[in-house]
Amino acid sequence: MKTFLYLILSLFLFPVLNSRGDTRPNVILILADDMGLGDISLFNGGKTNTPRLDALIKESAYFEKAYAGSAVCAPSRAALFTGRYPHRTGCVTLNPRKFPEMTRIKLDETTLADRFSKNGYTTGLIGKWHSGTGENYHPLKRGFHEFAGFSESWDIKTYFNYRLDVQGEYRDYTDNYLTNDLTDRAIDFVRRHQQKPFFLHLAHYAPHRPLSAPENLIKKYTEKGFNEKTATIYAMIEMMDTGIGKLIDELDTLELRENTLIIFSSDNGPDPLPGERYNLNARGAKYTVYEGGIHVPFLMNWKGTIKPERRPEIIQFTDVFPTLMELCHLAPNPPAKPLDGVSFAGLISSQFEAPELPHYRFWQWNRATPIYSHNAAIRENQWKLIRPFITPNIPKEDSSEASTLYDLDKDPSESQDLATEYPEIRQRLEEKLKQISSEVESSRNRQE
Ligand SMILES: [Ca+2]
Repeated sequence: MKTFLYLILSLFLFPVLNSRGDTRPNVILILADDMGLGDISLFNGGKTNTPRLDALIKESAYFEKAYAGSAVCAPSRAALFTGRYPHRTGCVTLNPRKFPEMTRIKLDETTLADRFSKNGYTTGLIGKWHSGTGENYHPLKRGFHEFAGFSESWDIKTYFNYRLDVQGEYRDYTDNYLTNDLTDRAIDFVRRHQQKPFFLHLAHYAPHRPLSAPENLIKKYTEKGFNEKTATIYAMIEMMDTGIGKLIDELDTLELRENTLIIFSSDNGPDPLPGERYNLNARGAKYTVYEGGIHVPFLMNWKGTIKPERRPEIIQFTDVFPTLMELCHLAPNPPAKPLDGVSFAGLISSQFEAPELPHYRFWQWNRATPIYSHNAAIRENQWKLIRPFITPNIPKEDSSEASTLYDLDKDPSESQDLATEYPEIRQRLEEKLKQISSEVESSRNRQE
């Protein structure tokens, strides 16, 4: 009976069948690594050269206030993959060798790939997997049918000398450039699976360290006056942009653009360690919960279905899971734990109801076990309260440093602390931050 009802409901929900007999779009989720808003030439007055991303932004719903799940890689991706704050998933920090239990998504969590594969999609991950090492945490055990990439950053000695895990088999490569290799694999995946719905997560490593790019392209940027390191980062970004363009051209050739939803974002802001670069005058960078660490580019492109426009709403990585469930009409199978994010499908498609987005958004990161008084933030409308970053090392105890408060509508660079002017707002946000912290911490400490 349940199946019959679902079939009736399906007919109602999927009124128009496309040529392959399925209205559900393919999904390509492209993530850059440590790329900031200021790395996109559309926003930086031509410092970089990203013509394909520039064009894609203009053809897409582009979210001007989009946030990653964390200021660093693994926890940010945990939020993207589960729709839940990273602490709940157990994946809270960096360095899988030092902290294996704190850099993996708990096995009782449902990932995006689990949900897509259970709903009949072919699922593939090409590129970086930083959501768990060890057999049970391998991407092929977390919902992906195909994997070609790496789980350990030391597998990438340079972008010209790297090791990839392809379906569980390791191979070294010295005759290619990593970004081009990942692009070619993504194109191959799309060609092979064009007949039925697919979910492809293309997780580029660019422009993450180790800095390496073709000499002639680095020269192009040193000649513009950038130092060697910054020039290399910009060359890496241009290589990725070219690759994304090639993938989009292939979708056009295969006539898949109208049933393929493309998402592009970055897992956190620019890393200040390898080389300084322009980031729209945002305060902070990767590792901090200031805007420079967590405010990221975010676009959704689906030709003929999603209207190209700039969206002003505050969205966060935890919203992506429920949004894709709604846009792709996926049944809630396998079941997921309660989500922190909310679907914003209604903002970009009139097929869906307008959402009530979460009133508060929360971020926190420190090395090792979470300490919620350290490098934590909460946002409510234009207000953002910050518990400041106190040390790049492992903090030993709670921070007693006072909270700061910013009005991001008037002060996007977080330069004017308004905590003493608005004590009531500060107090309310401090309490809410404490409440969310204690809730996610008890969730983190559950028995799996
Ligand atoms: Ca990253």
